[in-house]
Amino acid sequence: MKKFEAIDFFELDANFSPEQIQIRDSVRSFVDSEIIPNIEEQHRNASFDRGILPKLGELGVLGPQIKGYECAGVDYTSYGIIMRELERGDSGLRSVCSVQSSLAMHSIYKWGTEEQKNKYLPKMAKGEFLGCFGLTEHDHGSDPGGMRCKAIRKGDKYILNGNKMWITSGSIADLAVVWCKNEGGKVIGLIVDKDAPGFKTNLIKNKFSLRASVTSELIFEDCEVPMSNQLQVEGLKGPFSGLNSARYGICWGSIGAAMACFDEALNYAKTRIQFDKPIASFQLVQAKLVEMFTEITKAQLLAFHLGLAKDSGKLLAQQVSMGKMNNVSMALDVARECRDILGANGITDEYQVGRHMANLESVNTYEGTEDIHRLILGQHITGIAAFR
Ligand code: TGC
Ligand code: FAD
Repeated sequence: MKKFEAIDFFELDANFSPEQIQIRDSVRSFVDSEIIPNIEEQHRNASFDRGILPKLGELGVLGPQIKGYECAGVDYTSYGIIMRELERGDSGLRSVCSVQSSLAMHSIYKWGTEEQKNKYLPKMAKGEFLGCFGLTEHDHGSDPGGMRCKAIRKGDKYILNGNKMWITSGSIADLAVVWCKNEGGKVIGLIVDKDAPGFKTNLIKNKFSLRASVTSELIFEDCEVPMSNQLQVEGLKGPFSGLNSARYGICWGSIGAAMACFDEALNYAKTRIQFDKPIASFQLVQAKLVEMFTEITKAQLLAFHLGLAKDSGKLLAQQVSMGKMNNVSMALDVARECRDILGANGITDEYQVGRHMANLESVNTYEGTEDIHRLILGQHITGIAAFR
């Protein structure tokens, strides 16, 4: 297989520090050696290799943005670079790392007690513990504020009842950060260990998207959670603070998937002969390649600027919404166009475009659908919330 060539038309990587370049190169070569050779098989069999977790821990990509607790403590541009390189391999791989880093670990780091941080974060950074994040329910996806999952206090425990749906890594996680309502109807966060009495999971089967990542239902039936596992926050700002970070990572990650598709389609177009010529020599094919090259470059500029803003502490959640909405939609369009350039070959898993295309359908939906981010921006511009 030809070596991957990234797009960097505006030489953005030249702005990276030596440490950021080193992070880019080490994650890129990890993806080449550990992910690319196995991913089609895993996608075909809908399997996730848990053995990859300690390797990801050693690479330093689990909770890399967290300072202390045996985490790498890198800046947010580096975090973005990591997500871009991982998603070049597979969106499911990036998903597992996003959920671990920005949703589960971030929630514990931001809202946890010192005891909770010391108990969970070092093991999660090493890949010894895998976390998941339960916000969505069957009947409450875009509108998580309507959640029904409920925790009632009983002595020094909470008794948790309800379900969470579409939870990445749910069935294989060692702990779940679960958002539910207390008796007063306030949203609270609980860390639920996998062996908590009354906690079980169901694997969601037959997905056509993110097949190499586990997606599950979490079921709580009089589940006992010690009070000491409660996070120190009330309200939706609890889960949303992690979502801001995970959505930012997706702004970069989606570029990785788009670049993987573009690289494959460009190579294909240069070698596929029709009418006695490589198809890359036809103007219509060149127009498609140029359009994709331009859109990927624009998305890179957007992600790069979001990284600078995040590192300087000035990033607005609405700016992240623009990045998530634009970059995932761009990546999905690129994957579909690349699939077209590959003709019939594009529908087989001998090539990666179909896998990325199917994965990106999930990425466009989770962490706030494309239209929810459109409405968040609509509210920002007009001052009027159009959700309800
Ligand atoms: P609203 O009334 O606007 O806000 C309620 C409270 O939340 C605060 N808040 C935020 N805080 C920090 N960052 C943000 N981005 C925030 N957005 C809202 C807000 O300030 C308020 O706080 P307070 O103290 O005043 O109570 O909320 P709403 O109920 O009207 O909902 C607004 C809406 C629709 C934008 C929001 O609910 C939304 O974003 N919906 C999308 C749901 C979503 O993104 N779900 C993600 C689930 S997790 C997931 O998908 C993981 S995929 C993992 C993988 O990568 O594999
Ligand atoms: P709905 O909210 O029912 O939306 C359906 C359609 O209606 C969408 O097109 C949406 O844009 C549109 N819509 C909804 N409301 C409005 C409105 N007000 N105005 C206009 N249009 C609207 N969740 C977690 O908590 N943790 C996870 O780890 C997790 N992992 C996931 C992994 C995968 C593979 C997938 C697919 C999802 C995952 N999710 C997770 C759930 C994800 O966050 C939700 O699917 C997402 O928030 C959308 O919710 P929904 O599927 O219920 O769609």
